[in-house]
Amino acid sequence: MHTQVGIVGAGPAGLTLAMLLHREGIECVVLEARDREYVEKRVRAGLLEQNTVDLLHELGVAERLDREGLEHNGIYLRYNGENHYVNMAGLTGRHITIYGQQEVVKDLTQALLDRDVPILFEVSDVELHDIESATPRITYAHDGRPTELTCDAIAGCDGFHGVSRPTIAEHLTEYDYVYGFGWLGILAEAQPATDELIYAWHGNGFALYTMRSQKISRLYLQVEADDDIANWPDDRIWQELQTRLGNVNEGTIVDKGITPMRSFVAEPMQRGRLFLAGDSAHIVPPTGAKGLNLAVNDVRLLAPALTELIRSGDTTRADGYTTAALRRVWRAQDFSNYMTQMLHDLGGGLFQDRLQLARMEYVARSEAGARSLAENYVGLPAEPDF
Ligand code: RFL
Ligand code: PHB
Repeated sequence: MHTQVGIVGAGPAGLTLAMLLHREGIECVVLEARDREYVEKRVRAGLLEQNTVDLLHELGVAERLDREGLEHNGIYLRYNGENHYVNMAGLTGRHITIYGQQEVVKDLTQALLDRDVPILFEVSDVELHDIESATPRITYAHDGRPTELTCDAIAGCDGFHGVSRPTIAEHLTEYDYVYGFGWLGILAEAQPATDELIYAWHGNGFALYTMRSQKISRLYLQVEADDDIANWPDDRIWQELQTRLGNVNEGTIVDKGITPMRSFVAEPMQRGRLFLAGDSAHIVPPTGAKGLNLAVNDVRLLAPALTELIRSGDTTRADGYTTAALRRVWRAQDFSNYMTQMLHDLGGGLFQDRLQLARMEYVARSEAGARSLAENYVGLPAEPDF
């Protein structure tokens, strides 16, 4: 079998890349380790930057997003028991939209299958070969049959635990920082008691009030990094959310889990004909809501680079991919780290508490302070990357 671009991973990065390439008339095959139902049910991120929403529109996959997505104008920073509004739309003219990652994944998957772009679910034993040649290969098993796919290029969109990055590990520099805490996240059948997201600083630790619809709330609590979900019966979760957030509507919890917090970047994002995109190359703590948006930005840059490489053999854009993508990756790393350090209990005692309060007051009281946070949060405009 041969295809122009072999895409490993059917997450937001892989699926968006497949749509972008299909639009350019470039052939691709998407290989996914999990089954379709699992991928479409995995509860993860929910906040889309304006750039991401715009791209989904351009790709013609935003019909349900337009109907069901919740457009937001800003966020509340909560400290000392009071909410302080940061008017992002007023400060930047740009919006953010709440629409679950798995809904984006469902919409993209359906659009690709409607266009006869192959997505092979439940592949196993994926290995990448000859990536420094002009005909890299992917070997894998599907339906119990070993298969070889030769390609013009391979996109490693297989997330943090995939096979793409380890294949070129010896050529990469890795920057890694693990935080001493995690997020316990729940999805609950409860009407959100707030119009905008609330990022709450509290003596017991950080909490976030977000949502998926008028009927479904999504809430997070800072917990110990190695905490066990068994330590958190529903009653304890609600009690802690009420303490940290003030006023929370309770309901049946339909999903809960603990995610560790990490900042990670692998450089460069290319070796030969293998290109990394999304979580396979970088991870951010979710406080800045950047993970999904960075994945989409990577492939927005990668698609024209691969198109040029395949159509004309011109490698200029492909060679520039790492530099272009990393500019935004490191901006997002810094912003995600800044939000994380400002809002979480870092174990630094009273002096640190006062510094965090001073930072939040600066955002709440200074337009310059608020504008800088807002510009980063809604996402810098997509243009100046290349
Ligand atoms: P994904 O979504 O991880 O998709 C990678 C896909 O590759 C598949 N795969 C393989 N396929 C074939 N062969 C292999 N050997 C493979 N190995 C893996 C996987 O099954 C999967 O389908 O990466 P992508 O596309 O780069 O997208 C990135 C985003 O998913 C990610 O940045 C965010 O979801 C991060 N993240 C969050 N970000 C936020 O902004 N807010 C959040 O609340 C938030 N919550 C989360 C998260 C990430 C989590 N993970 C990764 C543990 C919660 C969780 C639990
Ligand atoms: C979410 O809605 O899941 C969400 C929103 C903002 C974040 C993280 C997660 O910073």
